[in-house]
Amino acid sequence: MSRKLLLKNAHIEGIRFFEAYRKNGGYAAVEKALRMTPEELVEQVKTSGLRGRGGAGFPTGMKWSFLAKPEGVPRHLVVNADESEPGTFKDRYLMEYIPHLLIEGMIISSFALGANLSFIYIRGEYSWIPDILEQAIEEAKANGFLGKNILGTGFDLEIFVQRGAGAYICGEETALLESLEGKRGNPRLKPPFPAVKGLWERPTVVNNVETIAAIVPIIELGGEEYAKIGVGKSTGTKLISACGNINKPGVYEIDMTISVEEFIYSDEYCGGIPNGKRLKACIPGGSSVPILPANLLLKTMNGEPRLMNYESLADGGFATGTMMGSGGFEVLDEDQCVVKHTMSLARFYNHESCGQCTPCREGTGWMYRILQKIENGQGTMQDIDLLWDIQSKIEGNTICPLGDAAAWPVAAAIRHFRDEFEWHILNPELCRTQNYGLAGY
Ligand code: L3W
Ligand code: SF4
Repeated sequence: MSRKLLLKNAHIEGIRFFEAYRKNGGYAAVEKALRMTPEELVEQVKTSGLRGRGGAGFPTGMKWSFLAKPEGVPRHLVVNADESEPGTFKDRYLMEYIPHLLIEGMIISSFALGANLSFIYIRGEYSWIPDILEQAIEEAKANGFLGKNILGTGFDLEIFVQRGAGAYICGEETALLESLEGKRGNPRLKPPFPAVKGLWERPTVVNNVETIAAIVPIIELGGEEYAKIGVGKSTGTKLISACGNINKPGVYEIDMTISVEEFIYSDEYCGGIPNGKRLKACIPGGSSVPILPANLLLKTMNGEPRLMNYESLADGGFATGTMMGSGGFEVLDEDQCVVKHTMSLARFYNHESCGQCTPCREGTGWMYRILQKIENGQGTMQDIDLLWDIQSKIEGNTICPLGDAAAWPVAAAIRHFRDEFEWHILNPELCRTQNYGLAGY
């Protein structure tokens, strides 16, 4: 059984409220952290090996140590709660059921970073969660953990919750900052990174909800102990939101040593595939990461079981591997049509493109229309090559990663399921009346 650090108290009645949270050890990490120096805290986070849980996996301690500290300029912590990646709903779970864990992590992190004004930017569609967060903030304040002179240490902190307005792109950190400043959420060119020029051009750390929540067990256990959990550069635990053709969709905390096979088939996690169907493919890290067919998903290139962690999921690069991404784990059974699925993702990215870069603005639309043509049985073999050509011209040629995120799923679908695209073209009548999954797999 995986060790639980973030969800260990999730089942306790009333844990959403301060009283139960505190009674079960809550805010002890703040008390410990405020007795340490900010530099010591950053060192603990570096030692823990924690990597950003939003998708990129960038080392958190390194990001914190990049934070510029010009004299007299305020610094900020911004929590990215704009969880909009299709298949990803782990941050929602944390905020909805254990909001104090995030607030506690934010107090420690803000102290470590020297921030007195911190923000949670939450996706607009999570319309019921800001009230939960605001209540947790009020409770923490009423108990001396927020506001002026926290626990008599002289440290002041205010936290504000800002709702987004339904744009996926505002989960990209610089678009989020633009939106927080009251502007249209257009991504900025990096560098400068937010750590140097962020909110209102001030040094800003933007971290995912789960990343900041993980600061609490890191301080409780110490960075060294935290680093012992997991394997290699995949330390600690990771929340996975599992969905698709599985018996037990939900949010699971894993310790990154378990295999993909165990995660899909064990009763502790997904509980297998309904109706005894075969596993066809999986998108293990949110819609932006490459899809992998079952044979590559379960084993790495040297035949070892593929594990649920950053390195193992990426084994072999994109030719034979994928990414941990945000931990949005989507399983496709034998009845699913990869062309249809890819078309649906292409429509999403086309709709969510902010339109600043030509390859993304135009390319996502072209990819969607070509995929639609193939899915509707009107495609030609040249369309597959055209699709490949378009995705290759988007990747790496845009301001923000949305372009890459739109290109990778298309590239992976063609790379691993070309026969399925060809079937659609060779069987136009059939594919108008049934899924490839039902007909061709
Ligand atoms: C200072 C440097 N800071 C890098 C910081 C940078 C950022 C972090 C990672 O995209 C991915 C994307 C999606 N000085 C720095 C530095 N940083 N060098 O490190 O940066 P980066 O550019 O690698 O990634 P990103 O722009 O943060 C995120 C993928 O995640 N993704 C998306 C998931 C979406 C959600 C959601 O809806 N919640 O999670 C899933 O895989 O494709 O590749 O903070 O500033 N020299
Ligand atoms: Fe906007 Fe797409 Fe360019 Fe990102 S890649 S800045 S979403 S047009």
